[in-house]
Amino acid sequence: MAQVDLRGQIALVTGASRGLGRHVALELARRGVRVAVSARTEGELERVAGEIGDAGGEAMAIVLDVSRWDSVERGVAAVRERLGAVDIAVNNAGVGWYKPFTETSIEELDRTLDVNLKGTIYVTKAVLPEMLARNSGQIVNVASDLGRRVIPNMAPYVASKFGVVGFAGSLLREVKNRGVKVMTVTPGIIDTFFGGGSEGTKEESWSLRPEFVARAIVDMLELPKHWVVDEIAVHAMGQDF
Ligand code: NJP
Repeated sequence: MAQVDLRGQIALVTGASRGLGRHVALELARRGVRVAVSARTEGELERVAGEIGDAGGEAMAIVLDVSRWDSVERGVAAVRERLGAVDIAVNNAGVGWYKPFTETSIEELDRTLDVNLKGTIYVTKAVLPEMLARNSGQIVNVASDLGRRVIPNMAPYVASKFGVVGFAGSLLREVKNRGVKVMTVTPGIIDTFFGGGSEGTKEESWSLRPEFVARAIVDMLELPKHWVVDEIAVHAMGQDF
């Protein structure tokens, strides 16, 4: 059973300026993928693209706000123009606030749903037609363990991630007979900048190192063409929910 050779393929990674997305982009580039790294902050994206270039890989920085359809459409068109049609999309951009629902502002609520759920759907909407036309493509959605189970004080985030899991599951069943895979990752706590923290500060016993989660994601992409791992759930052994 031959694994897929990713060399020369073109990937778009959202939320690639830092955290898990940056590690996914680095890992893809290490395996020969040409990567469009996207997020809202140009300087950080240029730094990640430079890091990939310095390591011998190929990357381009694309400023793209996943919560705005016009921005997604423009960003995907720019990738197509400079690198070619997207073979792999990693919907990773995400935000979240840990606070009681009554203290959550409308702005926080909108951003949570717009970035996590609508952003995933928008990017998928922009890349899928060309994948279907070629009968080939892979979409990975970074959801959360909170897309499968619930905790208090993160209700909008939980709603957004349950939405992502449902969206991905439904779409996979719609497109899998046309050569396109839609996969989901539901990780536990990862040592990133999420929620205002910084990378390298969380205990290994209860958090995941982002480079290993990135490796698991890219391993999914290398599976034989007629296999699909619908979902992977991964947690640090010490996480208690
Ligand atoms: O977070 P962080 P992670 N349009 O804050 C970008 C999920 N997850 O790496 O736009 C486009 O280090 C932002 O860039 P910028 C989580 O829900 C995490 O942990 O310049 N991009 C940055 O690159 C998320 O889906 C944990 O601000 C936007 C990136 O998103 C994924 O993992 C646990 C954007 C966020 O980097 C990666 O998050 C879990 C927009 N509108 C699931 N807004 C965890 N860390 O514990 C933000 O279960 N970004």
